[in-house]
Amino acid sequence: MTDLILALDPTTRTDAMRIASAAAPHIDAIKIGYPLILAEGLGIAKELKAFGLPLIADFKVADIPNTNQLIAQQVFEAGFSGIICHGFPGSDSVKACVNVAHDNGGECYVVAEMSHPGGAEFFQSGTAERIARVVIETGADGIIAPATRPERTRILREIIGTRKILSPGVGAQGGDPDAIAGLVDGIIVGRAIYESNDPGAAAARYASLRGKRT
Ligand code: O7E
Repeated sequence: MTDLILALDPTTRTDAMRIASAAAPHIDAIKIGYPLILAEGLGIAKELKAFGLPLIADFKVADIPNTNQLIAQQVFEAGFSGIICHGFPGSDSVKACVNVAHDNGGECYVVAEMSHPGGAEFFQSGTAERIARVVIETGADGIIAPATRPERTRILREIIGTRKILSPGVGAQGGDPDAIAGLVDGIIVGRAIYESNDPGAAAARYASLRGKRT
């Protein structure tokens, strides 16, 4: 079954905890990043761990290897189980995050191509494909690839084989879960759940829409 990952991007602790609590029975992981952490601090990670779900740090880490390593260490010390980094800084920078993740029993995902319209400007023309190969070389656990462009995600699947694909862009950005059913291992859904009047019902609906990995 494809995982449903909640992108928990509200900027208050109250909203984040209310939405996470309502969605928790229907989701497989929670992803948080700058919007919530800059607003409420890294300590929110420990509070969210109480829901018993994997917690993914979406800092899209993109620095030199030493700085990436220092960032990743902070992430896992804070209680996260996964980290997301960018691939364009190069394989040594990715490897630094992979090493820290695996030393801590966690996972590292690498952004291969982004889901918004501008994501087509730089990631195409071979860059996303090269980043997918870096995932294989470095032993990273998978890639982030767009639900908004299933044809591109299909090409990246051919490169990464059985490594995981987590796919944002479903819902608010127009991505259709049916179009990526069977192609990805997880869909990432944010506003379509956390801006809903009934986040629990919205999460349940996306949970029921998930395709099966073939
Ligand atoms: O559009 P929404 O509200 O469903 O939110 C999507 C989430 O996925 C949001 O946190 C955004 O930052 C993230 N995201 C994308 O939307 N597109 C990408 O290409 C990559 C990400 C992302 O999460 O990258 C790391 C997984």
